[in-house]
Amino acid sequence: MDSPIVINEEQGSAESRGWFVTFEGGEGAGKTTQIARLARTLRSRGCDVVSTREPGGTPGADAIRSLVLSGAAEDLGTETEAILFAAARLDHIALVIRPALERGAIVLCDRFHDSTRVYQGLATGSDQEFLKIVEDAVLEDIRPSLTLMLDLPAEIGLARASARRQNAALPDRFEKETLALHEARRQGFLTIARSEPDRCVVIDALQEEDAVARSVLDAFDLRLPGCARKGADATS
Ligand code: Z5A
Repeated sequence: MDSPIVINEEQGSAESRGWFVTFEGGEGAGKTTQIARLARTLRSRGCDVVSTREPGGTPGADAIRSLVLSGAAEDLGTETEAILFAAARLDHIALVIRPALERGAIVLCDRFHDSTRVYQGLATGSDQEFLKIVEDAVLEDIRPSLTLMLDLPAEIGLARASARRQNAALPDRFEKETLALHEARRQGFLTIARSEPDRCVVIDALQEEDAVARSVLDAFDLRLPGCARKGADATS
């Protein structure tokens, strides 16, 4: 196996070339909004930024996204769904994430492996050992340096997501599920954040949008100071 690309801040600044940042949280937590804002700020600093999302990011992964979000794979069970998300992730890593990190970009990804851990794992009765084997096989050395967990009560996130839809589209396979399950997922993300404090920062997503953006940028600059420096160096 190749040497690690991004495992933690030390390796990121010392020998690897890129930085991998993931955004996680429930529906309507503001991940898409905040990634767009952080990307704008980092680009204004001269950084090379790639914004992407899961499931998706490549034609193959987008095809899997349509399949899974339609609910067509729901009856196959959560472990099969986990494999579908893993297949999408494998393609996404190979075609988008790894090449971007290798050329030195900052990759901002809307959901990644924590979503599988929560949606197909902690909030279900799935075989955790099996999920871990699949995760390790797919990720190899591609691990986020920083994960921003946007946290808010599930009820509020769902209301935001539903207001955004404005009846233009039906709720997807996940949005239709019970409030209790969405709240269990919220707790799942918080459990991961508590167990990996070096990687994860919990952001209060109940704040208004500008305040969330400030919290996101503060966390980014605090946790990845070399990242901003490197972007600035690249322009000089
Ligand atoms: N899934 C899985 O099961 N396993 C996996 O491994 C992966 C995913 C990777 C993908 O859905 C689904 O796939 C997801 C989990 C599952 N479940 N669902 N549903 P998606 O990509 O379509 O949706 P999402 O990831 O849940 O994102 P979202 O619903 O689009 O929400 P968001 O990106 O976090 O929020 P937003 O679009 O930025 O904001 C939502 C609305 O709120 C919008 O109108 C904003 O203008 C507004 N907003 C944003 N911030 C604020 C603040 N601070 N105050 C007020 N209003 C705000």
